[in-house]
Amino acid sequence: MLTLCGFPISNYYNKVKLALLEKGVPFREEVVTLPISDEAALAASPLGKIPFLRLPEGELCESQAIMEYIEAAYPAPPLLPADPFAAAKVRELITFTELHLELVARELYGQAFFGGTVSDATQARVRRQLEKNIPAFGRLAKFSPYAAGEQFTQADCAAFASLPLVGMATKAVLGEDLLLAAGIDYKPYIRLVSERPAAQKVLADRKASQARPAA
Ligand SMILES: N[C@@H](CCC(=O)N[C@@H](CS)C(=O)NCC(=O)O)C(=O)O
Repeated sequence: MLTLCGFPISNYYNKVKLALLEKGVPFREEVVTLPISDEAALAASPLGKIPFLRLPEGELCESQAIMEYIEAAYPAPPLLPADPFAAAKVRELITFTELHLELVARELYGQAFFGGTVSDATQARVRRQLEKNIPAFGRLAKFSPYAAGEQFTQADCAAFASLPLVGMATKAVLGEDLLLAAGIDYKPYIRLVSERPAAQKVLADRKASQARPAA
């Protein structure tokens, strides 16, 4: 059986968990908290990031590599279109979501979610980058009704996990939700995905994990 390692507040963990649940893949969860310092976990995830997967064959980190493995090992139901170009468009959208939006907004999380502060210079740089990247994302994303079109795909696992963080972090630190400010009305889309049983399980587990007192 697969073991998904990490914790259910992480967006990248929840992206993979949503895919596993959507596909009905049997898996167990192993709580691995940050920072990762033990050698066995670093062997599995050399940059000390979560999620990572334990498999009979070995361990695997990087959420998109994990998604590709899951798709290949458990093809039904598919979370990528069969058509190669359409599948590449899904992967393209995931890159825009994670590399060009989430990873940029991540620089704000220390202040937005963890009581830290982010310098004015960093705030200005993040704002500049997002004001360029968000409209670019908007040119690709379809929300019709799913992120890449009519079918629920891996792009929705990524968008569902990451877009709310981009919105919340920019609102908290920069004073406005830059997704909404750019005319990307992602909230009805998040509500739509939230109705799916797999997404409800992800949200319930995240809530339970947030409510649990730190050990
Ligand atoms: N590119 C990685 C990003 C994973 C990631 O950044 N995970 C965060 C938690 S949401 C983490 O482990 N942060 C700890 C660190 O960067 O040291 C992936 O897709 O798996």
